Amino acid sequence: MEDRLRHGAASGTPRTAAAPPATRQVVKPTPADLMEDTGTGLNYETRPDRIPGFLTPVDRFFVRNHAPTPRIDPAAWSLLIEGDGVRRSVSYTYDDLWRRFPLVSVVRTIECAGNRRRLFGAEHGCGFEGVSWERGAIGTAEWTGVRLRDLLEAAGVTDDACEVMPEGLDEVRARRPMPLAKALAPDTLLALAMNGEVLPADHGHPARVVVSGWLGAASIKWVGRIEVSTRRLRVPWNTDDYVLIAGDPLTGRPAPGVPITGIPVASLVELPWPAQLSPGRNIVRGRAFAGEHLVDAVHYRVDDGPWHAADVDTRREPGVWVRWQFRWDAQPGDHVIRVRATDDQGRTQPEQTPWNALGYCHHSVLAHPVHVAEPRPRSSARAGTGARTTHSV
Ligand SMILES: Nc1nc2c(c(=O)[nH]1)N[C@H]1C(S)=C(S)[C@@H](COP(=O)(O)O)O[C@H]1N2
Ligand SMILES: [Mo]
Repeated sequence: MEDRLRHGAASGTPRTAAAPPATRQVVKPTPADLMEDTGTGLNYETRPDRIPGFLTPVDRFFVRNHAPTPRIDPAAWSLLIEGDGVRRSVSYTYDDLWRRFPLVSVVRTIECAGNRRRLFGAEHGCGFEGVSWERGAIGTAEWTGVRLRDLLEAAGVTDDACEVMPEGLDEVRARRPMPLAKALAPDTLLALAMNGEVLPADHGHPARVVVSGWLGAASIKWVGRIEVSTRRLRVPWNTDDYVLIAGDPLTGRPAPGVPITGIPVASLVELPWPAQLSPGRNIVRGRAFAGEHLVDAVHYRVDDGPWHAADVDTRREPGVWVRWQFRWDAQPGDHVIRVRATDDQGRTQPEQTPWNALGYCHHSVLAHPVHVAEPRPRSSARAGTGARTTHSV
């Protein structure tokens, strides 16, 4: 609830509306050429045309905070594991985590369940409460830390334990349970580092959970406590928020929602919206992500033309986005590029995403507007600016 109440005023209005700028409550710089400000002072999204490599650099990785980034002194911090699902409570210092457990590094994508909410609203001609994300509430990093499994096993998980709930030390005490099996998965981590750097403050320093293929809200930052429970836990993040509430958008009647876990297949074109391209040969690039599943194929279509297969990276792993690209001989004028990814379960991005009350999990095929300029007069085209790439990073 907090989420919607806090940000409700920003929904449905253009970001450029003459509202006073919100005070920045994050730590890292968020320069406008790398990140877009959603107008909340808490939430910043990655510019899709500013992802130079496979990973999203920390300086432009999206930030989704429900409260100001807390500053936590790792020397004074400890992690408590407790609950009726463990035989004994255990507490680890920061130093314990680094020294007493095997360190693992995994590349994983984190996508906010609200990513593209703004486009979801446009699709249904409605406004949604919640952060008005465009396409950049997704990022991929190499996370280094310890397996949650190793930490839990040291506390002695009981036979009847069923849920594990990490809890954050931020003002809202963000917390969301996951089934024991997901917590014990070999790629569920308590991360201490991101892309080879000690975890930055905005991304959860000193420690955050990374839950592969699930909505970002499962990957709790600034973890201070982990509860292991023999009962199903109900907290605002799996009852009020981060649930799919379907039904009649007109009556908006509250109904129990279904907690979101995995993220549906979707794709991202690495171009601004709308895009401006030079005429002639361009490489159009992007990413596709299928949550816990593999991306099987990516197809694209220009204007009313046929669908074609894009080239998709052979490096594919569940929980990690893939890169794809295609060549396009662009003719001057206004065009629309559509991209449609398919996962290994045979699910394809739909033309429309069924409405849900909180605007989560939008994954429709997007009609990406592209303007291709007239060719330059010969004299100026000669001057060595012939690189007709779509991509400037
Ligand atoms: N403690 C805490 N953890 C949190 C959040 C939060 O507000 N507080 N936001 C969640 C949400 S909704 C998302 S999408 C991800 C975003 O992670 P990032 O800010 O590192 O990109 O963090 C999750 N973990
Ligand atoms: Mo999120």
